[in-house]
Amino acid sequence: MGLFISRLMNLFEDWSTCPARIVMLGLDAAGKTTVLYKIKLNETVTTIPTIGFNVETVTPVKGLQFTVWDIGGQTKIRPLWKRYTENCEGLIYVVDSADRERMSEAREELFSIAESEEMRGVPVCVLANKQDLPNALNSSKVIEELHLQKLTGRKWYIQAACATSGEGIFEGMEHLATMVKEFKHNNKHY
Ligand SMILES: Nc1nc2c(ncn2[C@@H]2O[C@H](COP(=O)(O)OP(=O)(O)O)[C@@H](O)[C@H]2O)c(=O)[nH]1
Ligand SMILES: [Mg+2]
Repeated sequence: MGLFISRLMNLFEDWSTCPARIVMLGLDAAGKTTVLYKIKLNETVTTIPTIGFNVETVTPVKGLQFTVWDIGGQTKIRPLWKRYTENCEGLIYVVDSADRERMSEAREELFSIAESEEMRGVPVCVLANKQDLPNALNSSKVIEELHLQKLTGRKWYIQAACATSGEGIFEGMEHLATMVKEFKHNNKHY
């Protein structure tokens, strides 16, 4: 794990010249909090209790902020998400690859958020998580189930991952970093 942390530190250092706000979403139990703890380095995870939903944040290095909450159901609280999605520059979408029954729900939620006005063009990194589980769908199956080919007007990338062991997390972050930098370069709105 020491090597993992130092690789992550190097990657995040690289980000310090390029401040970014990243939102990490997915259905409950997809593995978001586990991913957050893997990337938090020395920072503590802060939970901001909000009416209707809990938001977790972590700032692994100055300028880089991850904001996390569970997506799914409750259309009433959606307007509250806006303050976090409005100026975000990258989306990490975590999927439980073994939860075949909720793939369509995961897909609907992904499209509803990704296609919202304030998320236009924002790059998406899908983490096909829980690859260690015997019945997990592989990345190409997850692409199919989530209809990722229909996620147009932006860059997206899928990364097979196992958040509990950390496998794939660094690679996912690396691809996200590349896409976010490109997005920011093309949208000099900051
Ligand atoms: N087998 C396995 N379990 C995982 C993995 N990632 C997360 N989990 C477990 O899935 C459950 C939900 O994870 P959590 O991070 O709380 O999900 P969240 O609701 O999206 O924040 C926990 O029991 C985790 O330990 C993984 O890659 N493999
Ligand atoms: Mg959680």
